[in-house]
Amino acid sequence: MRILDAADPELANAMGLELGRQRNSLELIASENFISLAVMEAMGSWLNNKYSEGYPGKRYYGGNQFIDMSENLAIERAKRLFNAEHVNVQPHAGTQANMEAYFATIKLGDKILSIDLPQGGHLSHGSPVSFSGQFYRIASYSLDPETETIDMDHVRKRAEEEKPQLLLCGYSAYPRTVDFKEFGEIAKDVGAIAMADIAHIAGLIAGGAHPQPFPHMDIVTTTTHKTLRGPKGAMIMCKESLASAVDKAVFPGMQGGPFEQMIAAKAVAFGEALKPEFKGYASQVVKNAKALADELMSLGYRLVSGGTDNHLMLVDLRKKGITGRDAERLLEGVDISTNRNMVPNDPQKPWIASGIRLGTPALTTRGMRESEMREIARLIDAAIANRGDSKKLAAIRESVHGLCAEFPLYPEL
Ligand code: DSN
Repeated sequence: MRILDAADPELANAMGLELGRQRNSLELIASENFISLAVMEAMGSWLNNKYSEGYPGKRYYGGNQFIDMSENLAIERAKRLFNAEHVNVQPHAGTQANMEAYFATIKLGDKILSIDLPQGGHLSHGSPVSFSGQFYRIASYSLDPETETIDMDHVRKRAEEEKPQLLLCGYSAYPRTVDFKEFGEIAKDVGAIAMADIAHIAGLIAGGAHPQPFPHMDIVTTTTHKTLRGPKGAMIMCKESLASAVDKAVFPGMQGGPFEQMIAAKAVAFGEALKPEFKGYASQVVKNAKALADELMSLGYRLVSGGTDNHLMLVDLRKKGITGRDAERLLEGVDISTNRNMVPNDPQKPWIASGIRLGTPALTTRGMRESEMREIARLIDAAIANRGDSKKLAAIRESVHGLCAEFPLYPEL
């Protein structure tokens, strides 16, 4: 920051304020995390300067011999983490990776069977406001209305009825374990491509805290910055038989020059995830989520599906008389960072929503454990219960800052 302080004080000021916000708030957004300084260094490097259209050993520009070394490291490490036969580390973001995966495997107008956004899916899985809902025909499976979990008999029935060309599993707000084996068998039985979007749980999979999608899936996409704790970006993994189609869909199909500084940062993050300590991290994320969920339920909160098996939970706030939007704003006011989220069959529109989504990847990176999670549940409850009392809210904010100070973030910066 010292160089930027002098070169562009205005921008450096905004960045400094954001660092302060991250240090002094409790980050519970399930898709966020804190990257290591090594990942950060690779991202902010001279690798940014190079054009490298193509793939290692086959580039359309000269001077890529060292860039090839870096991209190959990312590919080889990702293969080891996920037992993947082929990996493309060039997708810029999760939605692009999904678009490229569809382009590689199905034709425009083909049918995708996936879960709806309000039930825990993602915009790029078929929402009418996304390219996915406009370029493809979309059919959906839904959560079981009683258990609020995915019932594989229902998925099989829907797959047999709809006969999709692609069956998609993968969620942005589903707190339970995904049965990749059963999804893979259903896809095979109806002649569909089996695809998983593991963006949320990639780090849990890499750390052994969730089952692997391969060999059950044909193609798997993920972002690299959520539980996997890498730079903002994505990748596509697939069976060897799809390798050439995937590579062509990414470049030249959908993208031009790869972001080699981000690919290097992916390599660093994958190297970190291959270390034994990462297993401890992944299992602690899950233990922390369970502790937070249990304490919230004991305080009278209803959790969708009655709890969590992974890093996130969906809190249905209707019983507490506050909407998701208002709870998100209230908690932001005491420096607890969350996001509003629809719950299954939500009567509210997405902008308001009846719930909030909470996740533990970022606070686990900060070193927090189960006792801090229980304390945070009590702070959330106290804020919601005392939402009209500015004195009490100020005291809660002080407690949040006290907790943050015990777990310093980026003390080296
Ligand atoms: N924004 C991501 C999330 O919060 O889950 C999904 O794209």
